[in-house]
Amino acid sequence: MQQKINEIRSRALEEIKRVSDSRALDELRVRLLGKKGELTGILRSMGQVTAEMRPQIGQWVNEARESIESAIAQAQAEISRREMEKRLESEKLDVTLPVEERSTGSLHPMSLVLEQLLDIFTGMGFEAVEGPEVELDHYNFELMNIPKNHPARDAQDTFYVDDNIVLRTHTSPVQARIMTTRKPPIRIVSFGRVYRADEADATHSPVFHQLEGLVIDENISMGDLKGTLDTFARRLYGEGVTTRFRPSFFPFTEPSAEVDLTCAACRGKGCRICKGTGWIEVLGSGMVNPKVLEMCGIDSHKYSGFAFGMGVERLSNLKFNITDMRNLYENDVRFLKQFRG
Ligand code: 2NL
Repeated sequence: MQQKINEIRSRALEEIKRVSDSRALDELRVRLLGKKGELTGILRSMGQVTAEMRPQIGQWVNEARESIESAIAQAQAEISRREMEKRLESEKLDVTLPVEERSTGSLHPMSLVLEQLLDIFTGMGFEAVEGPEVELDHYNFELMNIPKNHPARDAQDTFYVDDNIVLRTHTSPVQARIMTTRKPPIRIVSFGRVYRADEADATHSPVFHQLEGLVIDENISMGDLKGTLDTFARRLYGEGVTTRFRPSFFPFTEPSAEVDLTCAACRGKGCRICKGTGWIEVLGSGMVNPKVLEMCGIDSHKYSGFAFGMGVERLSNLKFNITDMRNLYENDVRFLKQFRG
């Protein structure tokens, strides 16, 4: 019997040596030590053995079991080690390889400029406001002193939704809405998309962006307008940049002025960008027409105000040296990638 048990053990140890993966080893363990295994069979047939021999045979079987178990444990450890080695080898990363460039997004040049403008004006105490792009004729035109037969209303310039509703042609109606609902003092900038029925070319687009400012209080004068815009000019382009006011006309301001800023490219010496003049035309402005104040319910004898407006595309094109406005709307990443705050 002892010999038989030894044979079983030797055969088992031989078989364990030949196994090279965890699953086969598991199957082998079940076959050698499980309920149907030869060693279990011997224990089960103990009924036929004399009582004195039973403890002895039990001991031999247990010893054989133990040495098989330990051989399996050893083999398992060896297999795990080899499998881990194989995995480490196949998953090896070369951390020195150059990585694929990851493109990060950036703000659109229009957003960059608009943010800068809003920073400057909110820094001077203006509140930034927004309003609807589809607007009543009343706010867009009537309250801005642009009556029914005014040429600015020409169907060639304005997108009409119906007789009373337009796509706003400027951001003034946002300010008109505030003038009709608030009492002075008022100090706001309105900004956003505006619409004109223009053919798109290098300098025109049917959709563009405007920023307008409005201040209404007692004793507001042209001097306040000039001081505000001088400060704006310096904050936008730096010390040494100033403004030049030229008489002009707008239905909503009286008097009105167009405002030039010192050319930021040549600091006023005259260059290609300012066509040799040293000045860049950037703004329209004026004292709010008393008729506009009255129509909006503000007493023009007690209060006065100034207002100004500018095209954001123009400022962005000047700042970034963009010569064709269409670049701003085409969203070609090769174009957009070039602009950082
Ligand atoms: C320009 C001219 C301007 C205004 C806008 C304004 C607004 C109110 C009352 C009076 Cl609520 N005026 N806005 C005034 C003067 C000029 O814009 O050339 N914009 C690009």
